[in-house]
Amino acid sequence: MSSLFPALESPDGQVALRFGDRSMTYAELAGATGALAARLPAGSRVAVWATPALETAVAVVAALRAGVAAVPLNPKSGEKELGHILSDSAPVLVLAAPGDELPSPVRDLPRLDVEVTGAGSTLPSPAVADEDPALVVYTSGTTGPPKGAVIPRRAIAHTLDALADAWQWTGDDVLVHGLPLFHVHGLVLGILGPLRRGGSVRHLGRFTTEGVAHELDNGATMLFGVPTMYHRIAQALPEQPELARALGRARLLVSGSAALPVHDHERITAATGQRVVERYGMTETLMNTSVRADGEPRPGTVGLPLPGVDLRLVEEDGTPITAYDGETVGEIQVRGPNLFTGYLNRPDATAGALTADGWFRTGDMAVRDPDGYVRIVGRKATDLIKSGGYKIGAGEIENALLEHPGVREAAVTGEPDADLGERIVAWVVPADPQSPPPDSELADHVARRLAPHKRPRVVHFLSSLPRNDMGKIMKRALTRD
Ligand code: MCA
Ligand code: AMP
Repeated sequence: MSSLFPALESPDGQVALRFGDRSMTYAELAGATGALAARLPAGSRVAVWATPALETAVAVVAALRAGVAAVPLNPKSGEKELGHILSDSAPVLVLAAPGDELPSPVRDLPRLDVEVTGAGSTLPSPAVADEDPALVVYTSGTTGPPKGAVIPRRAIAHTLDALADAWQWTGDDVLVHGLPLFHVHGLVLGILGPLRRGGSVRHLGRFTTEGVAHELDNGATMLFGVPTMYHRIAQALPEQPELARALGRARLLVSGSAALPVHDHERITAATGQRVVERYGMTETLMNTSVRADGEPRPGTVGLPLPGVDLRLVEEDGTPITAYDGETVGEIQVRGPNLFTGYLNRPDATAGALTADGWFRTGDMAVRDPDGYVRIVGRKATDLIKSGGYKIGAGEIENALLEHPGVREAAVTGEPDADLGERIVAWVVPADPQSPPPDSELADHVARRLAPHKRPRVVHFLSSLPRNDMGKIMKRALTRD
């Protein structure tokens, strides 16, 4: 296939990446990734310690140039989560920034330090095909540990080019964001996107409204964020006139990973004159729909299917819904070159996610307006929680809670949260009703074993969990004692 990054074929002095006060031009990026790619065993899989730093971008681009699949690791993941990801994906080595301290079990892997100044090596031309895996991104399901979605090179090229069409995204754009680099949003859209266009990206290290204002005031043209970030922007606008001015200058503000409430859309538009564009995607499908930069913005919708993406709504029994009436609710199914190839080592889960004729069952419920705009109204599984834009399975948190000696039974639900969209709530029957473990101890336990964003924000103690005749927990009946 043609190169994923044409701008690296004849690199110039334009800035490609900036993280804080460290930046790299296309020429420097071509040199560093060429040198690193030459050291990666062709056809293998490598882990990337995905801190929000220059080295992560260099590592992933080097892997892609070498035809090697990258498995980005959340550096805040706990031992249990990292253990699962490493045993499942079996990377041959880990790429990390020099000086980064790696926890067990990552430090047991052979390590290659990512040098951002490497140069001079000629890149071998690996025989790569469109269907070859580019990334393995771990994503939560309702039960069990996260599954590795295998994303081929073809899907990355397709989704980024479809977004370029929808957003009129060019090499002149300068993107700013503070998204984590171990998920599709921050890594594929937020780093590989600008590089495929030959433009540049400035990463904030961590999201702050001040950082966003500063970059948009100094030449950045686009902002990507999850709804929690736009909510924090909407909250800050009345106190920060410079933020309103900076956002007003942007060419495009894009939100995704979860629904942006209409109230936040409206507050941002009122203060800045800008309309936030929403797009809808998934780890397994990359991007499916978007409001177009030149289209009619409509808060509460995720726009139209992207070029090349087939989208349909189906009834419970799989019958396609033909109505475009803004009312008939069905599950979204998608098909097209944006799809993953399957879950690593999980042919059962892959088969369950796809229909016989190749449609991917998203689990998202939606209606379609008469002009085709898609409006997401809910999710099929109540055991999937979206908090801060992260997808979190109730089952994995329940399992972690049950490993705490003070917990006899546990159930996990999501409840509405103005900042996070949903917050994680744990319902716990303590082993000793006289002395239940402190809430913070249970939160820390989950944060340490899985990841901090998976920790319960609220813990309720109960004397028993409501169960049906089959013994299954009735989550809808959970109320405080
Ligand atoms: C707090 N912290 C802890 C604990 N409590 N650490 C250990 N143990 C604890 N008990 C730390 C956290 O690690 C974090 O550190 C800091 O305290 C604040 O934590 P938290 O409250 O969880 O973070 P937040 O400020 O509420 O985060 C909000 C956020 C974040 C910044 C919006 O949720 C976020 O980055 N979301 C993006 C999710 C995303 O990219 N999703 C894309 C997947 P520190 O501050 O140092 O970090 S979806 C996708 O890819 C599809 C394709 C799509 O459509 O986009
Ligand atoms: P993930 O599996 O972490 O990649 O998250 C994908 C899920 O995020 C989708 O299945 C949707 O439920 C949700 N999502 C992504 N973008 C949007 C959006 N713009 N509006 C509503 N939900 C979204």
